[in-house]
Amino acid sequence: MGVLTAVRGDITEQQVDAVVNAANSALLGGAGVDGAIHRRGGKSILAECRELRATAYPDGLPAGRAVATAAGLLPARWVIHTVGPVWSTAEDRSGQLASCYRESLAVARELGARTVAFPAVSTGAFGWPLDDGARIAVAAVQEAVDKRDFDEVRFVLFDDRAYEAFARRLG
Ligand code: AR6
Repeated sequence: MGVLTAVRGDITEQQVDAVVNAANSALLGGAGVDGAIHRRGGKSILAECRELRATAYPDGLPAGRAVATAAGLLPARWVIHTVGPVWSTAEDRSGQLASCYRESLAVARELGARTVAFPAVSTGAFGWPLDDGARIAVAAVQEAVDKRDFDEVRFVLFDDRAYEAFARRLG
């Protein structure tokens, strides 16, 4: 059984098998985590994403799904791109957010990744309230880690507020 950890830091610097990208369905980069991963990881990640768009996902990757590329110049071996839901007060999209974590870990498992780092998906540009995002993330990952064979699943939080929200949930 693997351990769940939370650290303050930058997702692009993690020495793990796979880092998860908080992407959008176009898979062609953006700001936040997505921007940092493409900037630090180099052009090969974008080239692979374009290939995925042209072949497997012509209409884009739907929210809640995940797909992997190699990690280019990053210390990790793979980037698992997942698309979080945009926060909505009109509709409960928490199932999609939980699915991002579950699907990313399913992809990690297929790749043979034993250490995986996640950002706080959807809690930046996509507007998900941090405490609720942390609750959903920890519950979804805990369940997957109990069932599967990971050495470590690490939440990497960019600032104190996010770190504290996750650390509280991990108890
Ligand atoms: N390492 C770890 N966490 C980070 C980093 C980093 N380098 N940079 C930001 N964060 P966001 P989303 C935190 O906006 O809400 C993009 O444009 C940030 O403080 O990256 O899922 C995509 O292309 C926040 O807590 O992802 C999409 O269009 C968390 O990571 C859209 O934004 C997630 O913030 C996705 O929005």
